[in-house]
Amino acid sequence: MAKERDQNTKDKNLLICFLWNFSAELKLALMALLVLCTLATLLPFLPSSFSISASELRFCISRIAVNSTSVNFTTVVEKPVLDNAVKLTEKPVLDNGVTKQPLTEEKVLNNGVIKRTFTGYGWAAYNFVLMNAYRGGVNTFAVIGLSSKPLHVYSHPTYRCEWIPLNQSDNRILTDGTKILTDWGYGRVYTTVVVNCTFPSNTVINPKNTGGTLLLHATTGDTDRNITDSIPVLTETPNTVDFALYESNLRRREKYDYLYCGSSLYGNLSPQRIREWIAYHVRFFGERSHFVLHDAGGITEEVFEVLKPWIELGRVTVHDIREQERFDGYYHNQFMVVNDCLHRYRFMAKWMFFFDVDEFIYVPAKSSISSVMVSLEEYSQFTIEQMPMSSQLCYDGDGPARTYRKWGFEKLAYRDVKKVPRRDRKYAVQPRNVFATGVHMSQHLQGKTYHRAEGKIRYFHYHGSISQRREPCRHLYNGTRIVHENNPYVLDTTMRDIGLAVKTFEIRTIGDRLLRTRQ
Ligand SMILES: *[C@@H]1O[C@H](CO)[C@@H](O)[C@H](O)[C@H]1NC(C)=O
Ligand SMILES: *[C@@H]1O[C@H](CO)[C@@H](O)[C@H](O)[C@H]1NC(C)=O
Ligand SMILES: *[C@@H]1O[C@H](CO)[C@@H](O)[C@H](O)[C@H]1NC(C)=O
Ligand SMILES: *[C@@H]1O[C@H](CO)[C@@H](O)[C@H](O)[C@H]1NC(C)=O
Ligand SMILES: *[C@@H]1O[C@H](CO)[C@@H](O)[C@H](O)[C@H]1NC(C)=O
Ligand SMILES: CC(=O)N[C@H]1CO[C@H](CO)[C@@H](O)[C@@H]1O
Repeated sequence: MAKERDQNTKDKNLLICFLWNFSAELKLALMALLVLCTLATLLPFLPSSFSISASELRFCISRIAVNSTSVNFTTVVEKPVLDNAVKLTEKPVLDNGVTKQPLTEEKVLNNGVIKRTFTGYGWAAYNFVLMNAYRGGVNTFAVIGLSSKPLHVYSHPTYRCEWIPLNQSDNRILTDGTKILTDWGYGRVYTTVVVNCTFPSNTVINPKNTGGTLLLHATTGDTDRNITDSIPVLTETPNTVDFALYESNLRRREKYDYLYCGSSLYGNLSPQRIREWIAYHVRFFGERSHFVLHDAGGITEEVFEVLKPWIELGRVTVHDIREQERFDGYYHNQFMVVNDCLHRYRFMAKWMFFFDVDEFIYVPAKSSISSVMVSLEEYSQFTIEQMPMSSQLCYDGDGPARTYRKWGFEKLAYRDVKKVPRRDRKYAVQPRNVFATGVHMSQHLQGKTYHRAEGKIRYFHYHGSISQRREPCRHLYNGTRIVHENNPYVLDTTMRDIGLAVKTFEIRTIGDRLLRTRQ
């Protein structure tokens, strides 16, 4: 949580620094305002043939004055930065859609053929939607965002990265950015783009820790008109970079051993199921773990209530990412969200886990999560096999009354044993070795990936159980092998047997605040 607050103050410092830097431009703008104000005051005394009325003009000025202290102000300030920073390519009449004329008029060629023209207006999808950018080494950065999906499928948008030192007598540095598309073909209007900006290996960016700004130059690949958006994606204020983080021989123990990066949470989630999931995993991963959840509308007030005790203990951080709903991507832009989480917390955790809130990680009773992770240390990534559980069939060994009172993972004890060619996997990574990630595994990393960890670690998957707001048990059984709707199931009490320990852990850790949580 403290980290989050740091980020906030950092952002504020950043803005102040921004304003300070361009105070010359600011003065200019203020001067212009003063002139306008004088004009407005004098206007009533001018001859009445003057076409605009004074009140109109005053109204207009007051709007400027009011807005100049708010969000709009930054855009006023930002522009000079860009003009200084890069020669922005000419955008002829583009900004002013109304007056835009075709580049060439339609005409009849000598052979009688009519030469037609095509003129684009506006933008159907943004060229780049920035979520955030992070430093990943002395000379490397990752920029995470969205971009128009068809643009990436059918055209060749490219990226360049430029470092602009705060001290203008230092040299700017320009490099090609490498785009990583992580969505496995699943994008919609938007796709997720991770731009890896790596400067030449002998350079250190911001070597004296005097600050600067990283610009991303994003082109659409339209050869007819050079449309390049130059986006300030990251600003480092003086003395804020901790270079020791990036030196492998100075490597300190990370703040967390295990960090959970959740993907976008949406829909009508059951508070009780979330309560069970978080209690189970806080106990499972232990003291040196942390959980990052992303709220795309799924963390309603009731769900937040069950997270609150854990947030107060510093075990859980929630990010509100509802604003990304404006940009239509695959499942609430989950690919962008997990990549942001990867880069944001990359140097704070030894291992990162990626799975869902209807999934429960499990290691055999004779081992512990730490012994398993030590044995997998040589791998940058391993995938985790799933145990598919029914989310309707309950084991009724103790009679219905007691069954209904049990937690979901205790009573949903029937495992689906139908043979299927392949089931989805989830995964964990050592984030320092990973450059971009996906939902089921990362394909952009250095080091080895291991796919045979099923003897050591697995996950139980209660598909669909999380977003139903009622008693999950639709059918009660008490056999060890059953067939339901022609599908074979076996009784698997692995999770059921841990139930009591988890409930005890919850009460011991946060008290009985959540006892009256509803399905
Ligand atoms: C900027 O100000 C105008 C009115 O002056 C307003 O319509 C617009 O929404 C503002 N833009 C932002 C980003 O707040
Ligand atoms: C960018 O990619 C290079 C290798 O391709 C890697 O060494 C570097 O760490 C990456 N940067 C980030 C921020 O992920
Ligand atoms: C900017 O850099 C120049 C040359 O490296 C140095 O002489 C000067 O003191 C620096 N200015 C500030 C404000 O740090
Ligand atoms: C676009 O930029 C390139 C390289 O700067 C230049 O060669 C080309 O003429 C430009 N095209 C237009 C239409 O401005
Ligand atoms: C459970 O098993 C007992 C016998 O072992 C049987 O009498 C009882 O009807 C079963 N209950 C259900 C719900 O199937
Ligand atoms: C962004 C912002 O603060 N806009 C304001 C601009 O000024 C008008 C009129 O004073 C307000 O209504 C807007 O909210």
